[in-house]
Amino acid sequence: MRKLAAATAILIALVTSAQAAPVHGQVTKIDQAQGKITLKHGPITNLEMDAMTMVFVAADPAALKTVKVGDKVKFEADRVNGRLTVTKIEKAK
Ligand SMILES: [Cu+2]
Repeated sequence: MRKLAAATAILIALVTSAQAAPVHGQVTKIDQAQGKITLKHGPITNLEMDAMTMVFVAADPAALKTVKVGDKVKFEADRVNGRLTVTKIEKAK
């Protein structure tokens, strides 16, 4: 019962969160040359996306040098010119 209450609280927090809320994920691949990163991510509310593994374009390719494959990360994603783009990424503490 306590678990259910906690899950409900998390769900409410997710649903009511603002746009481009930080998403937790893990880096599975980095393509520095193409400026792309593959992330196994949790739900992304502002993109109405469930958890999955997928490729994103990096808004700033230099940001891809701050993380490596296997890293747990916190990132923000948005649709930029029709492409799913990581606008912010950092190693999760
Ligand atoms: Cu996705």
